Amino acid sequence: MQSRRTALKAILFAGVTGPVLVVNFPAAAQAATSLKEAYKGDFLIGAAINEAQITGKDARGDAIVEAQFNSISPENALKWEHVHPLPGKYDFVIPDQYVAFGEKNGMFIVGHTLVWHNQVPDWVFHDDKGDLLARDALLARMRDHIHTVVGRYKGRIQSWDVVNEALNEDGSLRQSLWYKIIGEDYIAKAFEYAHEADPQVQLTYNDYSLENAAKRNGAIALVTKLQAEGVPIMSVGLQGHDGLDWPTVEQQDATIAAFAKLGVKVVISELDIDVLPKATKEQTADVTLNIAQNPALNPYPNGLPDSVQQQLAKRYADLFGVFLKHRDAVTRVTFWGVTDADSWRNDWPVKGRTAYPLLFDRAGQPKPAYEAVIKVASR
Ligand code: 9MR
Repeated sequence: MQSRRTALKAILFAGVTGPVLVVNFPAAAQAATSLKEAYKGDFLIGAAINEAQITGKDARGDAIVEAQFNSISPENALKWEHVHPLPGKYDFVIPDQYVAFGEKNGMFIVGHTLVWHNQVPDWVFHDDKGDLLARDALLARMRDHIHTVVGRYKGRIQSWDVVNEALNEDGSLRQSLWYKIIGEDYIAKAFEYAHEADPQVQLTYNDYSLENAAKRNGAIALVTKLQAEGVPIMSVGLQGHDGLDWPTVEQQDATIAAFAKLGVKVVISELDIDVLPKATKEQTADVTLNIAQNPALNPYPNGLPDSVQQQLAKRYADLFGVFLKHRDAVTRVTFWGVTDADSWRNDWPVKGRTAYPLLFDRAGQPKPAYEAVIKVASR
């Protein structure tokens, strides 16, 4: 924002001192500002980065991340199966590079995620004989994992998604193995262990579709209960795997307001907007879905028609309008990927589609949606 105003002032001033050059602002100059600059003072702007970006193989992606974002999330690198693949065996090669990348660029570094029912190896829940562990044994494993991973990056990772996707669509607790073996206090325990490991770090409960009333109410009940028990939960992550017509602006607004009222911060943690035909009836981000490919489900294999680009741009603008309205509660908006080519949406819930959910196209160029998001900030 600042840089746009400064640029504008410079042009006006030039008009006073010399012959006025009526500059027809080229696209590149309009995009001279960045997402992070545009929203400075409002909230952080983040991107989830993949292994190629973490390791520097994707130099083009890295350049976009460095220019545009002031926060990073690890798309997969810190999930249990990657960082702790076998009992007693931790692998920090990629996570160390992830954190170093963020530090080199002075970014707000997010950890994702400690306790989830996906991307967690089977051995975690079983003993040597293959039987399910008892509560205390699983709690001990969870504590070891959290202390080892959070402890390693103490003071370097600023925020952890402690528990991910613990709720069903009706707002009840998901019957995961965490829940079945430990009981419902597995969530409180995970937060306590994370807080012990790094008392300064921001701790988040992260989930999708909390904009739907039933699930949102479940999350509100969960957060309220944790707060009553003195559990150190500081923020709620609304993943934001959105569509062109879901959630409505009203749902988004009401959801952020509801969590803000509880006194927790709100993070938009995994934002992307799907423009492809819906392959499921329900609004979900359940990663286990795999629906058969068919051409009707993949209508834009060679590029997005301008009319849809414009729809996407308007949709992004509408949602950012809501985020800005709640700038006191919203501390960060993170996109789930850098360019459309990176997005998990290309392979979910149907494999091999051509998806367009982000602000940068497959060539790394800003889309009309990028300009629209920047424009909202210059209100
Ligand atoms: O984007 C991630 C994708 O590369 C992985 O294959 C997938 C597997 O579980 O997880 C994706 O990220 C998910 C995130 O960790 C939690 N919320 C839903 C995200 C999209 O599935």
